[in-house]
Amino acid sequence: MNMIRRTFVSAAAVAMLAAPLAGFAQDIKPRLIRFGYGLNEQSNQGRAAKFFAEQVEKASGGKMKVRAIGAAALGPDVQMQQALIGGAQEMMVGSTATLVGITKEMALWDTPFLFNNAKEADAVLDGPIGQKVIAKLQEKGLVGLVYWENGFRNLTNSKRPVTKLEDLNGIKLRVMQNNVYLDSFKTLGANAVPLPFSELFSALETNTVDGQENPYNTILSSKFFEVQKYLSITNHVYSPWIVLVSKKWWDGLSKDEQKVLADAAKASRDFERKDTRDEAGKALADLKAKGMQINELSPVEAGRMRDKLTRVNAGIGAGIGMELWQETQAELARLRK
Ligand code: KDG
Repeated sequence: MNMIRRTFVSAAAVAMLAAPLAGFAQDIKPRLIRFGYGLNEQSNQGRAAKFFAEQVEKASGGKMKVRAIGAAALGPDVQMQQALIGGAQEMMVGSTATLVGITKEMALWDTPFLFNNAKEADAVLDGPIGQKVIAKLQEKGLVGLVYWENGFRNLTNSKRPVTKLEDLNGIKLRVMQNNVYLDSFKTLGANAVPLPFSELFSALETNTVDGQENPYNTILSSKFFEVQKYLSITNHVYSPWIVLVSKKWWDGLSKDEQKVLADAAKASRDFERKDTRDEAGKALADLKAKGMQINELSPVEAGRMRDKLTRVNAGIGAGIGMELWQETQAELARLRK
């Protein structure tokens, strides 16, 4: 009798423990989630990936475990995107710019000078327009959860300070694998060279390219100051990152599991934006202390760059659809009232 009673009691105990986690896979082993990203662990992207992993493990009672894998160990953005679509990898965070080949509407976020500040960026990205663009991913096998902040992008190079447009002439400038970035910097007179982020440091170090453009945070965390002398402040575009899930894998999750990931993603977004903005505030001083020669374009030269770059806007509008383009311009006008 004792044996039967003991077995009954222990089964009941297990059932009680399992009850709150009823919506989770009842296997003894936790559900493992590979979350790939391109920057290093010490970067703002790496810190936010770690935060996301902690949130998921806590909310699922250890039933879901995220392995955050950085430094493009699972491949560059475009390779990870394909792995998610095929179901060979569960999650990633990467640039919206490298997604344009899969979802053309993502090119909206490449528009030079689209946002004047982070407040506008948050409002549009987290509002109806940002969510409409994210929804387009589903038909391509991806689920977008939230946008993180990469930040406003600035120019670095090893040749000379960029104080006027003409200084860009002939500079071999690495850009993301994205036609708007390619067209933008060709329009400005640079020799634009598309490369994955994972190849960028060595391309700068070997002078395969002379320069690149990224937010201060990335210039600092990827140690570009070691191979770049000049930093010219342009803030020429606000660059988002996006947290992605393989739709093949997502559709196999319970509603509870999907909620854990969606809630953790939202919490990680708020953490990442604050962390990134706090770091960006200090990064410029750090880069100066590391020996970079920093200059800001004069309002006249910044105006010339803005005027020249807006030439690419017509192509962006045509590419993403004029309805989405006009809706975005109207929303920005409303926010600026
Ligand atoms: O995985 C790297 C990407 O997140 C990319 O967005 C970083 O801004 C970047 C760049 O210049 O490639």
